Amino acid sequence: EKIYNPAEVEQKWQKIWEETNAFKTNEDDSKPKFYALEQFPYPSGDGLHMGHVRVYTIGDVIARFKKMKGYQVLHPMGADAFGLPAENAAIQRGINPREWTLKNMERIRSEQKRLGVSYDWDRYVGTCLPDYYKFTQWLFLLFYERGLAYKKEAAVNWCSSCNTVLANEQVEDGKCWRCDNEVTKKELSQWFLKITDYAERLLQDLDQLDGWPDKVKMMQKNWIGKSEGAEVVFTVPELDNAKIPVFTTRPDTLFGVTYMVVAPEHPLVPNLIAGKENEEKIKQFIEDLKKESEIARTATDVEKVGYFTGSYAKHPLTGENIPIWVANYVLMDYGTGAVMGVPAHDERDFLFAKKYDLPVKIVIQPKSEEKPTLDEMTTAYTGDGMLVNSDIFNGLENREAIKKISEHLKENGKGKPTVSYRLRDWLISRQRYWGTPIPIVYCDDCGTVPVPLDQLPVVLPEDVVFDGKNNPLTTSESFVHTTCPSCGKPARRETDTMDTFIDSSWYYFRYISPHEDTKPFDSKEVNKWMPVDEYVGGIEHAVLHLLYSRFFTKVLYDAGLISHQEPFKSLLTQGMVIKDGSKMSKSKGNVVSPNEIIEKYGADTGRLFILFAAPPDRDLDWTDTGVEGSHRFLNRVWRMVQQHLDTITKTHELKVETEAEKELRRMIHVTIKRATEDIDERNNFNTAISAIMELVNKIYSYPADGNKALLKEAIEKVVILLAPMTPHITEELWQMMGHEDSIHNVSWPTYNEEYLVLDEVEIVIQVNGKIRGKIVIPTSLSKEEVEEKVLGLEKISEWTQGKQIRKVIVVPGKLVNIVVV
Ligand code: ANZ
Ligand code: ZN
Repeated sequence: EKIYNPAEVEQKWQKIWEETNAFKTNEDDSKPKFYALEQFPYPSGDGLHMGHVRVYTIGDVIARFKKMKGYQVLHPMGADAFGLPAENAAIQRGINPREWTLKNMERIRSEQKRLGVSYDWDRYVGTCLPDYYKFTQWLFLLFYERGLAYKKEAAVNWCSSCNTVLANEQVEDGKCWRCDNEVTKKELSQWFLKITDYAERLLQDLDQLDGWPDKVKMMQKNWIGKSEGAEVVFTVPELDNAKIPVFTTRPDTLFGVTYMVVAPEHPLVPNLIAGKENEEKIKQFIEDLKKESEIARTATDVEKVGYFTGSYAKHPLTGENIPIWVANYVLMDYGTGAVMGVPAHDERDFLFAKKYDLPVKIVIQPKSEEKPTLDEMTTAYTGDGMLVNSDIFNGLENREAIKKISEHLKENGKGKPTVSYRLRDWLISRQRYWGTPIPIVYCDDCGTVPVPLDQLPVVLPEDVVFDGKNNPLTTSESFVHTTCPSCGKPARRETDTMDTFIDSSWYYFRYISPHEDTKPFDSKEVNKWMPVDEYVGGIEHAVLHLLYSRFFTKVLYDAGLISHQEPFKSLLTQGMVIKDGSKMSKSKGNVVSPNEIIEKYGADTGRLFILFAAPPDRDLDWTDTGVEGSHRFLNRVWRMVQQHLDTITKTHELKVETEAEKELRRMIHVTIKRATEDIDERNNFNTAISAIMELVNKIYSYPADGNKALLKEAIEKVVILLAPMTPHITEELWQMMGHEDSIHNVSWPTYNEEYLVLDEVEIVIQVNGKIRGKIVIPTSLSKEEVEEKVLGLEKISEWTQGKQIRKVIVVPGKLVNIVVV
């Protein structure tokens, strides 16, 4: 008898799979398509960790399962290969980021192969390779042409440790998402993509994404942050009736305005404070604020600070004089950068008014009997109610007044209904080397000139200095100095590179036609394969990558290049891998390396454990005993096949007569049903595996004189059902069982409803000869099983409690009598 040697089995099959190109996409348009995708890795110097292994294993089971179910399956892999760590490694070690990255890509690819994942390696894509970034530039130019890429001077998020700007999405709690450094503001001229043009569609289309977790949809919804309200125009008589529009969600409170606040960066501030008492103080205040991040400024626990500008605005309906303030809590880049202060009905305004002794005016009264008076008010009244002190609008319900006042403003040219979004345009400029160069040239005569498509790619130069001080691209003479594509005169190249999130916004299109060299992808092929049917990845990309990808997809749709508007039909966000109660990480010192597991137990054991230990969306607790248990199970399957090899390799006549035979047949079909549904409908690989384990137990207890054809079928089904999860051992066993073709080309088994039914019978339960209950049980249960079931019943333990059970008499199919004293 051969013993299970995972290393031998796995190396053998990995070699064969590689040589026969076994996982080449099985293109066959007579079959339905399935696009299985896992987030591609960043090729860091550390190789794969368990989180990666988990994502790939989950994706691989889905891809293999669908193929067995009769789909043509696209299952590609690549590397998200641009980014800062490569550049930092270059600075620290004096090597080229390209060399470092390519080496890491190679290492990761070989580690993925060691896991036995069924990728179509012919479609491998690396975002740092010129034949890829050529098309990232192509796409940038498409955005540029469509007015969706523009450059502007802006106060941007600056990370001084990464030495670069960051998109809003990359600032988490005021800190850099990558290095945790405090983010500050800096005025720079930067490139943006106009994602705000797509805010409404990005929001509306979330409704179509039935296959996405609600949590992710909610996070995107909040990030887009739609707010409906009105723009109300205040004017400043002193400044030639200069207009200050404000954005409010509560136009019904317009008569309650007692002051106004503009953001410190508001363009009118210099005029409003010129020659006034607080001019110098306010200038200093603005300087100080520049050092703070937006997040820090708007955090609820931050003290609201403001100054009176010395100027007054005219209320659009009452004509009253309204003092204009500047304060830290009003942001320039939300709404209009100015707000009307309604202390009676807005909590922030209430606190501000109390602090600076500004008047409070009630304009909404609750319908309840208790109508608070000004003196009693300790907090703003933010609920619904009836309008008071509001001239012609008195007596209206405030919800109604929102519409009425908005309309009134519109008719009088003093405002209009409007919508505001929290979403900001996507800042994509990075002052770093290791990224896709922005294909733009600056010419003194022609201005900003896009690089023509036939001159792509704009290749990253080699003559650069990595000293960690400046953008290395600015040090390359050969790169910076170029000729204007339009007039031929000397010109300068843009030296900013693109945010790497652009690279990953379209890689799943590239996989579909990776060798296409005139355009990013073949539209016909993309229309065949897209959208991705199942996308597996981490929740950390809920707003960043997933929102950007949706944006890209919509732009490509609008450009007529693709026929769908959403890239990912279904999204599976896998849980973390934890050990000893916390996330596996270097800093926690609780890392289990995938290579160590592969060497000790084999990739199949690692895969099985990962799938068995938890449903994919839950956190997975890594335990050595769990891994050993999975390994023991695979050994058990291996021995089962060895033991019955003689039976399996011969043919027998099928005969299902005895109880044991009926039960085994039932178990075969129940197991197929459970495994199919658990995988297909719920991605619950863990319960599918439990079902298969039960079938294995059943096979071990199958009597020696049981029908051999049935036994053979049961064993074959176990091996086939396990194939997507543990591809190597099953391939080896399949071959031993006498099959010439790969198990991975076998069809997924089907079950027969007829065999699922359990023969059942009602039996009577007696205690000391007296009837105490009845129970319906399967006829197939053994005497021991019946006894155990009956003694476990609550209504029976009432009668046996505190007594000693002398004897249990089981009359099969009829009754159980328990004798107690
Ligand atoms: C007057 C008012 C009265 C307001 C009231 C609320 C309640 P959301 O829902 O988040 O969109 N606001 C507008 N622009 C702002 C800015 N740039 N910085 C800080 N605050 C700003 O919030 C909209 C409300 O936030 C607006 O409605 C405005 O205050 C404030 F009883 O206007 B409100
Ligand atoms: Zn020119």
